[in-house]
Amino acid sequence: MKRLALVMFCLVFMFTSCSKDTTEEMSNDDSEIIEEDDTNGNGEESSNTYTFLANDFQVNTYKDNNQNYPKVAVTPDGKAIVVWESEGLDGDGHTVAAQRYNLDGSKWGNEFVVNTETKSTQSQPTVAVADDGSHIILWRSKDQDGSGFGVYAQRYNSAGNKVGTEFRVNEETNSNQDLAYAAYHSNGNLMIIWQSSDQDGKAGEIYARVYDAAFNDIGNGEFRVNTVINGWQNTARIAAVPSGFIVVWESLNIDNERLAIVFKRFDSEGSALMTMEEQVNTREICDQKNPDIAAQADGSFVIVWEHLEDPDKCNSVQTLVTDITARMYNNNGNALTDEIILSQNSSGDQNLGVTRDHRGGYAVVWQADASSNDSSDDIYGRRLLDTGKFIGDVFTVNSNRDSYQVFPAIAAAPDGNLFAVWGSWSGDGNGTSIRARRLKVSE
Ligand SMILES: [Ca+2]
Ligand SMILES: [Ca+2]
Ligand SMILES: [Ca+2]
Repeated sequence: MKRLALVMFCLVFMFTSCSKDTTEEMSNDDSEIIEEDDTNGNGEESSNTYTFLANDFQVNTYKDNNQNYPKVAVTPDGKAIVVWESEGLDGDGHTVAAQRYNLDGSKWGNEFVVNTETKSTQSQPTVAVADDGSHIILWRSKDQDGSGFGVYAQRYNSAGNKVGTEFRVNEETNSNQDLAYAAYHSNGNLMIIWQSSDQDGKAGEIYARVYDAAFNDIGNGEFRVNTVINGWQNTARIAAVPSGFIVVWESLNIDNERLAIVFKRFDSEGSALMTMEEQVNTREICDQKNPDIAAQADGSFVIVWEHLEDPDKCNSVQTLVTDITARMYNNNGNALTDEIILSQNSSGDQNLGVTRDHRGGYAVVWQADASSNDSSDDIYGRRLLDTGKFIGDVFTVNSNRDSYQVFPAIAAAPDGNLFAVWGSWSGDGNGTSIRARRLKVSE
């Protein structure tokens, strides 16, 4: 069974190294660029970072076929909203499923199907919450807009009830629109971003749309986020800050070699605060990709990404170095640190995620084959403070170490509780499942 799972995993993720005989120990002497500091700046011991509240547990109720690619957001009163892809739940292919949890970890209602249109594939779900607890779930739906994938969304109020019906976000429908994310500003404005293929005759662009608190479209509908359109722009994420929104993405041909990480700031109505996107990575060799972003209440923020390089001029599928890399910025978008290496592995894509932990820090999670005890990926995490001077130890998030744990995401409540989710090859006895673990900032 485990062997079958490995084979299937490798078939699905062709670019992930499936040779597991070169396993390395997780490196703990990580930061080559910034020296690790044993204190948090106040002379306190740094060993305490996060405390687990319990072992990990299964999220999905519907277990047939595969459940994977979870995302999570947490409301101001600590309710976690988990979304994922579930095969077959709506009777026709992939389905967007969701389960909400109360602050104490008990279920808030039952698992439910998010998408109203069930025909064909609904996948890539993400979720964002507003300060009042209302939330939006976004996904891509195949053939619903008449051409490839389109971005669809459903709003909910703080009681968890639908607000309006599901709606299409993208105006341009030709070809694929997908990879949607959203963030709410404290004034209630909502900015949704997605990737559009072939729009403006280019390979891939980041598009956005902004709505006010009454859900009126601000401005003139969708607009392009990226200034540089040469090559492709991909894999965008968004965070809300007091000045508006910050969007980060991977962009081809902006640095001297292949992919780079860039960001651009917008005000709360979607007007760009920068003429050009700004490059984040200082190491330009090979690929910098899969960024994520999280911000503190004061508007300072961190961007985390994967740095991939190999000795074969970046052309080898067998990537030998994959760094989980972070860089911190103040609320004006000026860099506070150089690159910080949080983890160095050889696992290929590591599917990271980051959240602020509401105690002045950030929790970063990623997927890696970094244990000498087995040959399958686990979920790892690390805490850093927003000065970049404190970096906690790497810890393993999943308590169930059997088989593959993949695609982690994490979100935090104002009380310092965190909710981590991921896809798992162990658990529900029928394909992949969704697992979660609750933890909190150590006092
Ligand atoms: Ca479906
Ligand atoms: Ca489309
Ligand atoms: Ca590069």
